Amino acid sequence: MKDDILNRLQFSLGKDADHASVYDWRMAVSLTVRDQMVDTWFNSTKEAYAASSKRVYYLSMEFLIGRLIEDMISNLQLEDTVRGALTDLGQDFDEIVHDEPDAALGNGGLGRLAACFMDSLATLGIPAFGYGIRYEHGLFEQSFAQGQQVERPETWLNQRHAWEFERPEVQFPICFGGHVDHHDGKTTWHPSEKVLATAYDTPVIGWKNEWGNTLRLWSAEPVSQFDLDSFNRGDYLAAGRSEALARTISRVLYPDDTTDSGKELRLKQEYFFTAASIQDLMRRYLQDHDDLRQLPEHVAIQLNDTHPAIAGPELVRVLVDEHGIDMAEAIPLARACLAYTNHTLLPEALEKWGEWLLGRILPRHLEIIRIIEETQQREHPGSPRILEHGDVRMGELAFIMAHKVNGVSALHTELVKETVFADLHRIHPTRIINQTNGITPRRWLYNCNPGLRDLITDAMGDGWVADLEQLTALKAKRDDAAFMQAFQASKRDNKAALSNWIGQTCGIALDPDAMFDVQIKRIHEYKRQLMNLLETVALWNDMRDNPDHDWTPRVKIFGGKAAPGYYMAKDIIRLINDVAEVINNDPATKGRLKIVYPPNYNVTMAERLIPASDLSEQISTAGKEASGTGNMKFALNGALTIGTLDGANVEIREHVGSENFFLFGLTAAEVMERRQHHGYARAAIEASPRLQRVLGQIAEGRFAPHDTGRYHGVVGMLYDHDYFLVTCDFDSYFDAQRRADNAYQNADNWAAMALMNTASMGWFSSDRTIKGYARDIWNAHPPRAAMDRSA
Ligand code: 73E
Repeated sequence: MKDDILNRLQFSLGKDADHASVYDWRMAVSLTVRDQMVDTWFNSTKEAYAASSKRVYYLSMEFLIGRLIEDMISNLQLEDTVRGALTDLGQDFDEIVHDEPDAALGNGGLGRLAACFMDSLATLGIPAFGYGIRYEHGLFEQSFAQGQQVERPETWLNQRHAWEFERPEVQFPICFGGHVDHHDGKTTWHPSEKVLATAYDTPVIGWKNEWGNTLRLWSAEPVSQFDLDSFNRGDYLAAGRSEALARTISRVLYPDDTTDSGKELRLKQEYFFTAASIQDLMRRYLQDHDDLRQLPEHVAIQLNDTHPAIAGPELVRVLVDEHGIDMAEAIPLARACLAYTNHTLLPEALEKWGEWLLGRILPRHLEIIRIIEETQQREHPGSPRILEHGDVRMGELAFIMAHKVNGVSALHTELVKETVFADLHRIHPTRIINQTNGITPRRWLYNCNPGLRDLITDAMGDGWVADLEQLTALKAKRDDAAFMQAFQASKRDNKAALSNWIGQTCGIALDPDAMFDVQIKRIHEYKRQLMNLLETVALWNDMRDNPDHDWTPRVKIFGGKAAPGYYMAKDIIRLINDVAEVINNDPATKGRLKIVYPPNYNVTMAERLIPASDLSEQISTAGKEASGTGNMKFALNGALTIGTLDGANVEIREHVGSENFFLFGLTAAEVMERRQHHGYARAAIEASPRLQRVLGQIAEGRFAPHDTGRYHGVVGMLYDHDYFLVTCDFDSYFDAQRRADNAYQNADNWAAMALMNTASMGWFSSDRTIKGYARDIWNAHPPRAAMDRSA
């Protein structure tokens, strides 16, 4: 390993050890590790071909993979080797690992789920490709200026990406615009614009299993590099114009989470990566099959939300226009390959495209969508329509073109059946199924929490890493005093390390014995960071009123970005920072209450915060968070949840036991009911003196003394509509927080509750989720299991 690293340093980086920077060392290490994956990767491809396996294609606009070096090293079992080699070379392993920038090619849960699924698909040995976009700029970088969010472009590709292989030979033309000709029963699309999709492959190797899949991300390039005629004429700008236009398509990730931005470029991005992926999988299929009617036996295409929903009409187009299959046969054939995951019920997220826009960019697809619509209406008269009020509704399109539609938690799936797709569900009663989300235990325990990982492994071996339900054996340890002490110590160590980091990065000193209460996720009204903040102010008031009470010391930690155009969310960020400024400088609550909000929350920061958390804030308005996956990461790492009956919280609570979970708030049914009452927010505020006081303080400028009107909009919103029922759940939330305070006072009992969380979270492994998809949706199997069976 040492020699390999030095060779890479010399021959790939052109540096000698005396002059190498951290970057050089990191690249040398990464390339060396990457070399070790290649055989495994090739062999897996060969095995999948030999077994003629069905392949899974996971189409996603987002893959929030974060940093890869630790995953790669640990899945290959190279930790000791790499560490040892670097020590011998006089280098610091941790410094090198931390040098890798996060690949932030996603907004939040949806993109992170796709990344966890890639890890589980490889670990289960299921032949699979992840298909997405190689954005030049991932999610923007966040900083705060006077408490306000400032966005700057993210630049992960300013440095070479160590893990990818460019595939200049894997390139497909992607067409847009123009018109369609129908001649002698033959249809021809004459596009007006063309770009090239070039593949970049990142191998994804499973845990200890020598199986490798591929994450294939597409980059947009111009068909011809530049226009020499224009250049020779001296028109230098025109010479590069078409190049710039083409590259725009993969330039930047849209920064909206659970919202539909509805922009033309977004539609082009969606079609761009979907069409490239379908050409690629068709080429692979046709290499060793000739009967397209067998396609569903070999190809399973999973649509990660509606973003790739154009895959339905695109696959039909390819089958009909390029391979001469009848439309009537092509539609069910495509459907048998396609499945769709719904991730949200929020109306602002349901994608719609104006018919005129879609028709201008994808004229043939609009024709095909009309035919799909007619077919559906003929077979199921009165079916909900894809085309309505001049819009193409992508949810309906995805549903109608999928053989299975899944929700992402038990509650969410029921709500999908009862609300957005109620009418389609009546027509197709077996199509909607549930697959509760999961998280990969490799990243979210093994790699991010070495203290706890070692403790568990010492107690029971490392079988749990690929079979997380083994953690139930830890339940027996709650009476083992030595174990429990070590369990507590590992949390304490993580909190001390986090305190150091926060001291260095935010300049705020924390007490590692205080309760670390953490809410990290996108800033959104439905996630109710505002309610958390109001509770913090109420607690501060109570502490000041009763200074002699035995208060449980708290550190409130926030992390998350707001979409750049979401003004209410940005006001909430500013309010958190303004309140922090006042409370953190108040001598009356010193040592008892602190608020920290480190900027630029990302996957790597989550890996730091989650292992150091005591309390996990999962406080969305019931019925709004489809699943959540952060909730699972916290519980797995031994944090207790304070939460509503929303998304996967419901199932987490069932698994960990209601006595190990701080429940509060209205249920989804009660939320819907409460909204019917006129003036529910005002009534709730009037009934809560504590809340009234807090709102009064904010309204009168207590936290913005030089700009007292700053938060009138926020307070006015709570009085006048409060769509997410912050006011209605406030008192119940405050009470639950005090129950948490009391519980934390008994450290042994708290640790026992925390252990019950870790020990009960095995079911939430994304390995379990992927097995569910493979069984209920894809009918896909690991070829090695088949070989093992025949052996
Ligand atoms: O509850 C989460 C869920 O855990 C949900 O909000 C999120 O998906 C996670 C994984 O299932 C989600 N993201 C989006 N919709 N739901 C979304 C919508 C549009 C653009 C980007 C993301």
